[in-house]
Amino acid sequence: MKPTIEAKIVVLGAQGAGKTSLVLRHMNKSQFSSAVSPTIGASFFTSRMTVDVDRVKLQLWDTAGQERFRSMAPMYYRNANAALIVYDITAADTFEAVASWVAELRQNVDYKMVLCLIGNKVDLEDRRVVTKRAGQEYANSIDASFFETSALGNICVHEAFLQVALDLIECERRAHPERFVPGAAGAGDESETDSRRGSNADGGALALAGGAGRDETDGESGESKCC
Ligand SMILES: Nc1nc2c(ncn2[C@@H]2O[C@H](COP(=O)(O)OP(=O)(O)O)[C@@H](O)[C@H]2O)c(=O)[nH]1
Ligand SMILES: [Mg+2]
Repeated sequence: MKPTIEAKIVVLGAQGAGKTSLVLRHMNKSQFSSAVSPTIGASFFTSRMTVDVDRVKLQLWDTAGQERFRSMAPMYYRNANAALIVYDITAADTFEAVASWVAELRQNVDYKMVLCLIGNKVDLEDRRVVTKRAGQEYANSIDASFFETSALGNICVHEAFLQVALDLIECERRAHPERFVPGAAGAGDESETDSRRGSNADGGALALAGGAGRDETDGESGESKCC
């Protein structure tokens, strides 16, 4: 039996950085939705990827960046295995906000999380105010992978999610080497995403993963509202 990794990933960052657009781009690579309304609370999505021989099921939690929802953040990153922290390369304040998200994770999470720092909107190169070097150096300092992406231009979005999957597999491999048998039967070397918004069934699983102990979705839409 191939090892299957199931992981909860939270997407954090300032409002307007492009978190929802990145998640939607990853879930539906061929489209960019410009009509994304500011997220209320959080939504979740289930993304299935095959990375070499390993099957990975990612539960993506797209949080809202608004300050008024910030106090809700712990319920989203509780029991999360990875965090994607997103900023906008054209808005310095969104990059400055990254440090506070990292501090918040450090204060509230007592195990090592896979971290990925994302500088989004590289299609707006002429409006860039955060250098690639600054992003890379900060990512290095927090032991995170680093990508500059464009949800609009579909640049490096899938690569970032793939790296998170690879890092999660590596963590699992270190923790449970016996589960990873060399040469195990597997899929092709292409990664693939079979994605859909959360159903009731997935919502139940996510509620367990998040420790909330109940189905936090409203089924059809997969929205998880603040309560
Ligand atoms: N130019 C450009 N605009 C983007 C990109 N990603 C998101 N946006 C826009 O930035 C705004 C905020 O995006 P959204 O995904 O709602 O950000 P969130 O608040 O972090 O979830 C929206 O108007 C998006 O259309 C990108 O890569 N490039
Ligand atoms: Mg959003």
